[in-house]
Amino acid sequence: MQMAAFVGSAALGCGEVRARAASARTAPAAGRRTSRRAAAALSMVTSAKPSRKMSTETSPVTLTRFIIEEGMENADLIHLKDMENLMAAIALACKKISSLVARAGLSNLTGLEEGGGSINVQGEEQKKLDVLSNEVLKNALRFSGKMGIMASEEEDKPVLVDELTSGSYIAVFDPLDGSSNIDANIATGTIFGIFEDNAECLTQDWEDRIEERELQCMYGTMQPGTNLVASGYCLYSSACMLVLTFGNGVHGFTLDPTIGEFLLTHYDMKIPEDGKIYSFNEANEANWDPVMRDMLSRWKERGYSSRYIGSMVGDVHRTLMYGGIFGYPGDKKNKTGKLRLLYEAAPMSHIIEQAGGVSTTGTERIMDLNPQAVHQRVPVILGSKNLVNEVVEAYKQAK
Ligand code: FDP
Repeated sequence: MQMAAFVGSAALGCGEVRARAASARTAPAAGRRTSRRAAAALSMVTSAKPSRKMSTETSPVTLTRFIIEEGMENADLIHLKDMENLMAAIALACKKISSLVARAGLSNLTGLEEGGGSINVQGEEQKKLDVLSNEVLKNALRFSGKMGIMASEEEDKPVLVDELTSGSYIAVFDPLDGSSNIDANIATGTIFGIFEDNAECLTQDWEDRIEERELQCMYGTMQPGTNLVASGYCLYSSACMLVLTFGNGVHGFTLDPTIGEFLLTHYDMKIPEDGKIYSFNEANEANWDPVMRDMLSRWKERGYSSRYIGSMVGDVHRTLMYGGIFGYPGDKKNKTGKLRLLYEAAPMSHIIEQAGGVSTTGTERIMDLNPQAVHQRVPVILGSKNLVNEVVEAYKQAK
């Protein structure tokens, strides 16, 4: 019976099927037989053209399929073609890092690199997994064939990709953010941003002026967030999730460990305009400026909840999903806070803005900041539009 209805309706044009189905919905006098046929026809219309926005068991939207289809739908986003290779490289690195993190306790990968002797350029002790994740991500990007320069939290200077494998994009990344949590199996993540080429660095004939070239390339990485063509993070938690933007909305992909693929699970993510969760390291409150201290007491008076993992990717992801406000403001000891502009603040601001939220230092939009140094730190306050705008307003009033 069902088959007959399907075949019968397949012969109709879409408009006719819709019209018949609509008349079946609106005409109570119509016989039972007609309504059933019309309903079957309507379901055929929807099922014959499955939405690519949804992952299903039978037609999962993989990351690669999503990028190809986005490219076809948005001819103006010309960089999307290159993103296929680049995102495949990043996805591979995320899968590898996710597996290293999950098995760290089993494979002697917890603890500090060199037993504590390895310090990065920012004076932080590197964990074994910081170093390993950096290598994994660098190698994956290098062999994407699309990379010209890479700047990592774990490297002193931006790294040039050797000519054999090089392309023209610039990647900035923190390979394992929140790694102080790693030995306790708490959520961590990878954050990345992609800029387009720095023509001056790549096209000039530098001959043996290598140092000069390095300097020029270093400047190439120092672009404001508004120049980012893609940003994202990978969350290593109860599930491994890749959340990204190509400047055209935010989309989330969950790693299906049974097939080893990132599948689209969160299409066009939007951050709630309001929220009741604040996420700050309150232990620093005494050193905050009066504006931030006042904001904190307002949130407490309103009965908001406090949630702070101390792992930026986890805290920002929760803020994106549930709404609220996350931040690491400057304080008396560290005037510019703790988070790095290029590979933490800017890519996360790109994501939050693309999801409809706001990201600021309190007085300036983070996406507009022109980096003065590769490892520059900035105060960060981001999240739900109404909550963050209230902070911005408070800073304006305090002037
Ligand atoms: P971590 O030092 O563990 O790598 O910038 C790094 C970061 O974690 C962020 O992920 C996190 O939001 C912040 O530092 C936590 O800093 P506090 O411990 O000072 O709160």
